[in-house]
Amino acid sequence: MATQYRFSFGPWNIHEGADPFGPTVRSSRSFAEILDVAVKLGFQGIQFHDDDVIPADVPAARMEAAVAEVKKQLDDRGLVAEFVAPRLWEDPRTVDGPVTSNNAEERQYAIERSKRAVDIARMIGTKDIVWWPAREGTYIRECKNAQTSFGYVLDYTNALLEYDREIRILGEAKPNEPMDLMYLPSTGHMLALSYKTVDPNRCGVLIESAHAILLGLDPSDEMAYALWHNKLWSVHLNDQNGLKYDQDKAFGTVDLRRAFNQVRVLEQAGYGKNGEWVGLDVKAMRTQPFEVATKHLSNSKEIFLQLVEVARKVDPQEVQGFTQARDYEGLELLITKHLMGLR
Ligand code: XUL
Ligand code: MN
Repeated sequence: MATQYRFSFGPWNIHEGADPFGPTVRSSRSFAEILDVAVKLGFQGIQFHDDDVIPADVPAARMEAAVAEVKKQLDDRGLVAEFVAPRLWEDPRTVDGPVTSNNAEERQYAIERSKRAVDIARMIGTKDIVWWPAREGTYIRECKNAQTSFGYVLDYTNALLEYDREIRILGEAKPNEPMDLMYLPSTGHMLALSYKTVDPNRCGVLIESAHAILLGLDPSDEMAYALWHNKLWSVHLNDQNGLKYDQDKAFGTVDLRRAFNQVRVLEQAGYGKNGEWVGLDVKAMRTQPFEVATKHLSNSKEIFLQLVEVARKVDPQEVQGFTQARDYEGLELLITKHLMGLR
């Protein structure tokens, strides 16, 4: 089995099934139960938003003790924190995207809240900060100056890099939702920004499969491009039906070949050998009863590991034969047969 891989998910991946059109359909699990699920399903890492660790209103003087309690729950189970992501999209000060807000106080809030997330990250034992620009963009183009906004994003990133000289910032690009149009919609945008910061070596990306698909791009090429820059520092594997709302379906359940190609790219690059995480960002279907509302996690992991086996089984000589003859139809059938279990 593919031992170099270790897996993570976030507490929000086990959820009660509410959507924008209807209420919850399942009862909640406590944080301890979520951690127990992680252990039971063979996950080693937990991804966090800052307020998944401790509520946003815990005063500075009480933070250390509060985070230590959560860390103990991880330690007791042999789990570790993969990253902390500042949740910059729920507070009233984040309504217009705090990083690129026209309001200086709101921009300052984004920086202060994120510095606090850095402190939480260090206390819980990770140096990785994920920044998903949730509301950084606009519903109408005329309400912000885009060039000014990009400058604000750079100021924000530099402020965090300077605040703690050991952290890394992983930008997680997404083209839309909740915003009509988001700034920095693609991996390429995130990478270009990274080179303008005060420390490009500490700026990389987390690529979510569905976010690339929402852009009409192939996630495996996005991953390969980031790998080529030595900046693919995490992934959010999942799947997605077309250019619709963000679905966070279990990995490989919509387009198995597209999933195979992500696995193939990661496998060929030796992803995971330096501790990179195979992170999931998946949601259970709303129809799923409580008792079986964790299968989206176990299934995603199983499909990933099976695809690793498939990728390892494909004979490079045979591939080379087809590519040299430029018989791509032949190569296509070979791969398809592998995916159908016929090879
Ligand atoms: C949003 C999304 C987030 C980030 C973490 O689409 O994927 O959950 O992964 O903030
Ligand atoms: Mn994600």
